[in-house]
Amino acid sequence: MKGKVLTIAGSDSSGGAGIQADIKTISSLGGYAMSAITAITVQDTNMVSDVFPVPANIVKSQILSVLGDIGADAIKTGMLMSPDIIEGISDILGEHGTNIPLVVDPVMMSTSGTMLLKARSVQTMVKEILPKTILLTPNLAEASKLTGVDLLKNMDDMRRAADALLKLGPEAVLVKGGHLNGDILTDLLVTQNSEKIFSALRVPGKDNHGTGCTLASGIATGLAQGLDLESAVTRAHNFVQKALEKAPGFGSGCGPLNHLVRVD
Ligand code: PXL
Repeated sequence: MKGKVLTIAGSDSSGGAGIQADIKTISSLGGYAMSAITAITVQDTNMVSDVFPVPANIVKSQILSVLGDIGADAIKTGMLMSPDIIEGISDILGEHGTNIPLVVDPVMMSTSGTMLLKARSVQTMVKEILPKTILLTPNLAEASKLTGVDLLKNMDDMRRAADALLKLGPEAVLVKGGHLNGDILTDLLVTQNSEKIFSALRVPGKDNHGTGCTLASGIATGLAQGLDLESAVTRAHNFVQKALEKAPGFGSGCGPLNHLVRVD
């Protein structure tokens, strides 16, 4: 076992996304997973039917507790729920986390369309979290919300959004193009002085619940294990692709990936 990863995210009772996807991914890639749960969602593969937020002080003390004892080599955030939770996390990162790589998946809405982040949280996330972020991993809708750039339709739009996002403080941005039409999916990784494109064939079928969580926690695991950013993204990208191809077909809706696949 190599690399201690703390995920700060919501619980998905269906096991496909959120904390559950993160813990499976980190473990499958050989890391040690710890969690701070921000909210309990009630959901199956079709819908999120309820959300119970965890009080901000409890989120904060989960993080302090594990960092104070075990420590972390990387931190990943997912569903952050509300401004008070975000502020609590930001305080801790200011004190403890300055040298722990932070991967931020700016989760805003579930695949089924339920809001997972209260609207007024977006500004708090931009102000408090993005300047402390190594890698931000928005999908197209999230990139658009964070930048105010209208709907993103092609690679040029993605590039423009990525540049705008870099100005908000993260060291690198991975804009995920999976929601564009077409058989080839393209993700764009940019830093201040580099750009790399990750392409993959679209895996047909409906079972892609939790791909964003899986990708971000896979990248965090790579960073925790000492991979450089590009290698960590490459391995996590391959992992998601294989996990999609081997999806077990569970549930009547948008089903989970197979987190037990192996990658090099
Ligand atoms: O995939 C986004 C996501 C993140 N976190 C939790 C979720 C979901 C989607 O359903 O439930 C807890």
